[in-house]
Parts: sequence; C-alpha cells; structure tokens
Amino acid sequence: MQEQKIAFYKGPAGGWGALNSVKNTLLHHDIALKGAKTLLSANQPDGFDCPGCAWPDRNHASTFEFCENGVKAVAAEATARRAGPELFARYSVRELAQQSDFWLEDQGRLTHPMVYDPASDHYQTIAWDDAFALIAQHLNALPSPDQAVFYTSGRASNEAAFLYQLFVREYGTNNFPDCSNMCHEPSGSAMREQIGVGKGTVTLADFEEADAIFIFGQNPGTNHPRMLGELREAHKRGARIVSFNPLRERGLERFADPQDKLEMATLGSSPISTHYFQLRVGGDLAALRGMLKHVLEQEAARGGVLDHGFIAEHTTGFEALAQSLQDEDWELLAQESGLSEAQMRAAADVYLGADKVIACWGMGITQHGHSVATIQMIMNLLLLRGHIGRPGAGPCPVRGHSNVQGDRSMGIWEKPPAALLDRLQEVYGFAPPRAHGMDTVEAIASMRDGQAQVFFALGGNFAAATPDTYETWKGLQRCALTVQVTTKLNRSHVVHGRQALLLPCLGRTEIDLQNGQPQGVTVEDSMSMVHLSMGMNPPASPHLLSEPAIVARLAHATLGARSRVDWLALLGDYALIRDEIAKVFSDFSDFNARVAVPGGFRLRNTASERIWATASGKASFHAHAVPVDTPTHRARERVRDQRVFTLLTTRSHDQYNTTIYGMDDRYRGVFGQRRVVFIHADDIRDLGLADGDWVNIRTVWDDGQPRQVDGFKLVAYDIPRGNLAAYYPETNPLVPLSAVAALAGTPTSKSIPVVLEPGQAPG
Ligand SMILES: Nc1nc2c(c(=O)[nH]1)N[C@H]1C(S)=C(S)[C@@H](COP(=O)(O)OP(=O)(O)OC[C@H]3O[C@@H](n4cnc5c(=O)[nH]c(N)nc54)[C@H](O)[C@@H]3O)O[C@H]1N2
Ligand SMILES: Nc1nc2c(c(=O)[nH]1)N[C@H]1C(S)=C(S)[C@@H](COP(=O)(O)OP(=O)(O)OC[C@H]3O[C@@H](n4cnc5c(=O)[nH]c(N)nc54)[C@H](O)[C@@H]3O)O[C@H]1N2
Ligand SMILES: [Mo]
Repeated sequence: MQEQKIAFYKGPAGGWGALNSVKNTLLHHDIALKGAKTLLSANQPDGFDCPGCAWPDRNHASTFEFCENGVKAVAAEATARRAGPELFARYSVRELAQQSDFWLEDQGRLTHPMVYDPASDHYQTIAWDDAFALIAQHLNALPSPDQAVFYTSGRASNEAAFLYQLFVREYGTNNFPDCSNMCHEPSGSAMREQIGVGKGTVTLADFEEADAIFIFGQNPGTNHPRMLGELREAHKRGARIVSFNPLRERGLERFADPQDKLEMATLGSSPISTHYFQLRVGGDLAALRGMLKHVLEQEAARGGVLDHGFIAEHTTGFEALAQSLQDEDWELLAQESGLSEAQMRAAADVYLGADKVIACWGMGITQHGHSVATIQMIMNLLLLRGHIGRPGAGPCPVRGHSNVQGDRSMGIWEKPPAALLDRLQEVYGFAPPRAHGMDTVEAIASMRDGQAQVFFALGGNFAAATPDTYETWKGLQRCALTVQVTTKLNRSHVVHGRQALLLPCLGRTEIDLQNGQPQGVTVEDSMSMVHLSMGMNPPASPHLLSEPAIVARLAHATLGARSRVDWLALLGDYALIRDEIAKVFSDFSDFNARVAVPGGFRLRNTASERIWATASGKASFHAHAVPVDTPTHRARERVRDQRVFTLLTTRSHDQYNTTIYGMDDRYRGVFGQRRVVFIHADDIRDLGLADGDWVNIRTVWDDGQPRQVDGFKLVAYDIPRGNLAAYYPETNPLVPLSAVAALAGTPTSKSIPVVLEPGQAPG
C-alpha cells in the first residue's frame, strides 16, 4: 500500500511534478509507444477531442499542448487492462460491490455486453440484439413513457446526443436528467434570463486582450490545466488575475509550463494570480455586492466610471440595482463574504482599472442554493461597464465535460424550448411530448418513490455522482431495468435494477467503422467552437458498438415500423446524422462543410453581438440581496451546542469526477489517501481535537433523516474558519436531495451544513 502523508506542496502547478505523474500514469496503464502517438493526437486537427475537459484548443496548432490531466483521461481510456467476461464469472455482483471505486475503474475496459442474472448474482454475456430487445420490451410495456428516465453524461458526441433526444422524444418523454443539472445549470438559467443566451460569450482571442480576468470558484490547475497557459500569458502581458477562492489553490498561485524549456531547466515558474481573495464558502454574492457598491460610489464621487451609453441603450433594471446597493451595510457584507470592506473595494478597483474584463466561474459558484443570484451579480458587474460583446471582455462559465455544452445544443434538456419541439414536429412529423421532463434530482425522487421504472444512462456514473447517495441507490434498485452505456466498470453497474444491462461502447480515442468507413463525431467546447473528432486507436474489444450505433439500434428495436426515422440508414454514415442536425438547428446549417475545416467553426452567440434574445430585447440587471437564511444560517440557529461548519466538496488532482485515478492530491499536499477533511487549525483546537485526528461528518438538515460519513482525517489547512473541504464522491451521502439551487435544481454540493464528531480510522 502507498504511504499516506500530508506534505505541503512547494512547487508550482505543472512543471516536473506533472511530467513525473504522466510517466507513472503511462506505466500503470501499460501504454508505451502507442500511448505516445495517441497523446500527440489529442486536440489536433486530424485527431480526437481530448475527453478531459471542455476548455478550447489553441487553433489546433501543430505543437502538442501538454496537459497532465488530459494525459490521464486519455490513458485511462487507452489502457491495456480489460474487464471481460472472466472478471464477471469470477466475482458476483455482491463481491464487486464491496470493491472501491478505484478498484472497479482499474479493472480496465469492458469488452462485452452483459446482462444481470439474478439467480447467480453474476453478470453474463448477452448478444447485442437480445439486449436491445429486452430494453424495447420494458419501454413498450410501461403504462406511460414518462416512467422511463434517460440520463446523459457530457462526454456523448453531438451525433449520439442528437439521435438520443430524437429517439426519446419520439418514444414520448422529455425525461432527460443530465450531468449539467449538477454542474453549470445555474449558469444557463442566470444568463438566459439576463442576456438571452445560456453560454459564455468569450473566445480564446479575448483572453489575449483582456486586462483583468476574474476567476470565481474554479480550480484550473487540476480541472482545466490548459487554461493555466492562457492565464500565464495574460499575466506576462501585465493583465490582472483576480482569484476568489476559500482555499489557496496552488494552480491559481504559480505555474510552470512543462513545454517551456527555460522554466523547466531553471525550476522557475510564473505567478498566476495578482490578487487572491480568500473568501468564505458561499460568500461570493456578498463580495460582489461590495464590489458593485464601490463601483457605484466611485461613479457618484468622480463620474465617468459607468458605461452610461451601454446601460441606456442595452439594459434594463439599472435603477433598481443602484437603489438596492445604496443602503447596503458593509458590516453585513464583510460578515457574509469573509472579506473586509477594504478587500472588496480593492477587488473593485482592479475592475475599475481595466478596460477589458473577463469573468470566469466554475463549481465553486454554481453548487450553492443562491448560485443563480450569484451568477447574475457577476453579470451585473460586467454589464456596468459594458464588458460584453466587445473584444477582450465577457462572461466565461468554464464547462466541465468535454461535450456538455454540445449535448445541450443538441436538445438534451428536460425543459426543451417550444421552438425545438415545433421544429422536430415539422421535420419528422411526430408530436413530441410538450410537458417538461424530470431533472437529475427529480428523477432520483421518482425512482425512489417507485414511479420511474426504467433508467437508461448514456455514459456517466449516476450512482456515485448524484447527491444523497443512499436515496439514489434505493431509486436505482427499485427500477425494473437499469441500463448503463459505458466504457469502464463503475458504481452504477453494481447498484442496479431488478434487471440490468451493461452496454460497452467505443471511447472517443477509438476508430469507429461504419460500413467499413471510419467515422468522425463532433463536439462543442466551452467557447462554442464545434469541431470534428476522429478516433485513432483500435477498439478495446471487437464487441464494442459506438454510442450512435447503440442509440440507433435501440430506437429501431423499440419504435420499429411506427418510427418516422430511418435509424439504421442514418447510422451508416455520420455525415447523414449531421445533415439531420442541420435540418433541425439553423445554427448548424451547412454543418458538414463547416466542420470539415480544421478547427471547425464557432456557433453564433447573439449576446456577443449585443443582440439580446430576452423578453425585453435588452440585457437586464438583477438586484439580489445577500442571503441571510441559507441552510448553514438555519442550521446554526437550530444547533446551538455544536459548531456548524459549511462543507464544500471538490475534486482532487487524481480524479475525473467519479473516476479515481490515484490517491494523491499533489497540489494540496495530500498523498496516498482521500478520506481527509481540510479545516482551519483554530477550528481543530476549538473542537478539542488535533491535526490528524479522525472524525465523522454529519449533515444538519430538517427532514429528520440521518446523513453521515465516517472516518475522515482532519488536515489543518489554509481555509477560512467555519468552512471545511473534502472530496467528492465520498461525501455525496451528505448532500440532501432537497438541497438544490433556486431556479436551477442543482445539488448544493459546495455548501452543506455539517457538524464533526470524533471518529475512528476506517477499518
Ligand atoms: N482532471 C479533471 N478535470 C476535470 C474534472 C475532473 O474531475 N478532473 N471534472 C470536469 C467537470 S465535469 C467539471 S464541472 C469541472 C470542474 O472544475 P471546477 O469548477 O474547478 O470544480 P471543483 O474541483 O469542484 O472546484 C471548485 C473550486 O471552487 C472552490 N470553491 C468552493 N466553494 C466556493 C465558494 O463558495 N466560492 C468560491 N469563490 N470558490 C469556491 C474550491 O475551493 C475549488 O477550488 O472540471 C472538469 N475537468
Ligand atoms: N458532491 C459533489 N457531487 C458532484 C459534483 C461535485 O463537485 N460535488 N460535481 C458534479 C458535476 S460538475 C458533474 S459533471 C457530475 C458528473 O457526473 P457523471 O458525468 O455522471 O460522472 P463521471 O464520473 O464523469 O462518469 C464517469 C463514467 O463515465 C463512463 N465513460 C467514460 N467515458 C465514456 C464514453 O466515452 N462513453 C460512455 N458512454 N461512457 C463513458 C465511465 O464508465 C466512467 O465510469 O457529478 C456531479 N456531482
Ligand atoms: Mo461538471
């Protein structure tokens, strides 16, 4: 077993640490030269799109952009390890369920379609056609199509996602819970209302021009490493980089580019952030109110601060916002944000000193009860000086999964706009269901309550990624059938319905042959660039099907002659699927020709042209008060005899969401372990405990249901008092199903009210 230690990390993000980690990854997966070739093709014009994250690529230039966590993602898929029928013969599902998430993933790629056999409690092989027939039989037997749930994880290609939503809507439901519900849903909700578009407006070219970049609640050193390259260049040009984060994240402080020979030879590194505001968890809204107040005060004092022309021509709601800030109380803002009045004013001065401002944000903003309001405050800040729809400026929600934005563009949405449904009806002649479907949290409740009966997942790991783990498990286990389209073994395969199928698919790095011709798929990155992705490795097994093939064959099996779509014909050539996409979505007109250009094309974004697709035809300011009645506030009212903390759950450096690559979190100094909880040293002392002691973590919630995880080690850390941080997914049992963001339904995984009690090392 690996040594467990806590050792403060002194090096920069990137650098030799990253190269060393890559070497170990390749060794572990037994990837030699083949791996090198694979890696060099990531994000290249004729290669595949890196499945790591949604950060865009620099012009698909000829040099390989080094990204440690991209390498881990690609290597995990290209691994030489296999989880074939022998594995399932050897272990019963009960035995598999006792293994760790790390162990399950580490068995390697699935090779055959498998069906659960209740008599032996083993998965057994099944022929593809029999698998599709079984699903079709279940779907067609349901009293209502709304009793089936179709989950999507954001790695699915545009082609797979388009066919999927078409099939499911022709079948008769809008039940499309997806990973976006747990991720950037609040960004979409906030921005659509405000600027008429639920996506960011900036491109990489804007990063070259910005003179201030604000980063709220995001850890790019781990989750979007290639973003550090942009930030480093911006810093070198003299741009201000302002981070808001309760934790001191190494990747936001210093970075060494492994491709910079001088930096590597001299052990040098570049600073990233010029300003670091270590605010309280959930304190961003208060901090933003402070910044806005300072901006308005400066306008009153010296004038010429606001972009009055922009405000008058392009916006509504300014007066109400100004009014609400007038009597705002600095003391309240300081108390709720954890920043002093001087710090909030200093942050606002950076904003005022810049002509071109970009604001980025991630999960530290979206996974709170008041996330939509916080995002609207970020947008307010940008709008005050017209930082949208001009070069070098704009909002930049940094998406997670590599095609999560594309999946939404393709119609994977439980609340489809009427225009999309009208168009589907026009093009295909069936009547799509009009009622909104269930999001992730609603789908869990429905399964748990015995209503939804069939759960189908196009990728992802529903059993581990979702909140209130045991509620989710009850739900999945109550289903008549669960189906997982997937590349590797995970928790969702061992927590299953009465009948269960594992359908193994090609990964994005693999060659996809249809009719003997290699097929490419398309993806859309976080900046609305759409491009082609061609796999180049031989498939992990000859029995795999592509995701489009699985969806099309399932649609054919389920809908048969009653379908208006010739599913199998579409499958023969993915260019035909793209023609269908172009028919339904005008933004994708001439799709095949436009995507044939290396690097692809950018989807139109009306807000970046200062055209506002909102009800009023203008962009809007929204005044939001500081929340003083959050779950933590309420828990502190109720629990007087114990200290109530706000727990944030986050990713380590060695994981991809629920996929655990390793047990280290290098930049935070944690090695060989994951059951740790970061806490301020004074809070440890006040609890009467010591650094390294074991604790149990218990949620304080109002439904009487116990939620607790046991055996976490206290790690004294640079984090505000009253706040805790621990890793996801181990802490998901703590997130109540009913704890969701207002107007977005996103689980509030970054603000869980909890108490700590002395515990023991896990046995
Ligand atoms: N290697 C790797 N890459 C990934 C992923 C991965 O797991 N591994 N996941 C992908 C996915 S799906 C996503 S969505 C993205 C996620 O990427 P991120 O958005 O970076 O998500 P987290 O790791 O959850 O980190 C959130 C950051 O927000 C901070 N934070 C927490 N609470 C608050 C708060 O209240 N206010 C502020 N200002 N900050 C806060 C945390 O300290 C942490 O630095 O990354 C994508 N890329
Ligand atoms: N507590 C807490 N919970 C969270 C979060 C948090 O920060 N804290 N973050 C949330 C966020 S932002 C997200 S996006 C969700 C993630 O939720 P999901 O997207 O559901 O989870 P992943 O872990 O990304 O899914 C990994 C699985 O996808 C499968 N897979 C990998 N590649 C492919 C492929 O090419 N095709 C197919 N079909 N399958 C593939 C593999 O079997 C792998 O086990 O989790 C959310 N949950
Ligand atoms: Mo995500």
